[in-house]
Amino acid sequence: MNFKKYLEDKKNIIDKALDEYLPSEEKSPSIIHKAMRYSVFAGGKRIRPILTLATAELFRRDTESVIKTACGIELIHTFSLIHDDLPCIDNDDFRRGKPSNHKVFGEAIALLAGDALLVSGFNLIIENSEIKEIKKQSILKLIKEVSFYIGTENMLGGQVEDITLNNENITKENLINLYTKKTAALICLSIRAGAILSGANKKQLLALNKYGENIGLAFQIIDDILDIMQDQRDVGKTNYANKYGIKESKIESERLIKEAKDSLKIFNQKAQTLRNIADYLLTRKK
Ligand code: GRG
Repeated sequence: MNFKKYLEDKKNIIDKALDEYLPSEEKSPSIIHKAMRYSVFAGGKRIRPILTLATAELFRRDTESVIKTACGIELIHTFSLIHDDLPCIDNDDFRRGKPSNHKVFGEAIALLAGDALLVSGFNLIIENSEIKEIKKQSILKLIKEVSFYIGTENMLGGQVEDITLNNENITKENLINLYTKKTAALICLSIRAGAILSGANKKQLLALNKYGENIGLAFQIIDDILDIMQDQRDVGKTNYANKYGIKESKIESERLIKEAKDSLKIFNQKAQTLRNIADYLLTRKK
């Protein structure tokens, strides 16, 4: 199957599942369900849940067996974007070219919609235990991992550094450390989730972790490049692309993608989809 079609097919499956899992807009209290759905269906690429499905496929698990976890991770991602845009954090009026959640629903509802998506994300992952071939033990391990990867040592901690680090004196090490936590952690978790639910062994998990960290870092550097090239806006704070320039940022993201693909050697040809996803990240335009 051609890879573009693969991405489209998976995205459609994820969109349909999310629509099924989320409460309808009419369900009371309607405003919160509207706000949750507004951001979940605002045009995200679904890269994290696609990574969960693709990793599970590497272990010959079908989409059905991990779809709830994949969608749970997408809800957690959406929660982080809503909170990130709030006036007290990044104060962004737009997300994916559309008014951000708080611009449409107000700050209080946006905050609560984020909270509700976080809770719903965990709930979906727990519900994944209802699938016959999934070991209950792997769900417990996964819940612990989710808490760790989005907690103060990872995504949340990265966001804290994003707010508190002094822009002018920020070093390359600071930036890479911040990106590893703020962005790469959730991407890495998406891959680990597919592997854990599929019963991956330690060696396989280690290789996939390396792949996840490297594509996660590359993802954020590419995001910085797109911020400058497409929006042509002053992003207001130091990022990799405005500190080291577009050329060096491209070279670094290509190096990271190569390293990510190299870490998949133990899987031979079976990991071709994950290699294709890594390459796609380099060419993405949004
Ligand atoms: C975990 C309690 C807790 C808090 C979270 C707000 C916050 C703390 C973290 C925000 C982290 C953040 C916004 C990182 C940016 C990551 C990033 C590059 C997002 C864009 O991802 P895409 O391009 O988005 O995959 P789409 O639009 O495709 O869904």
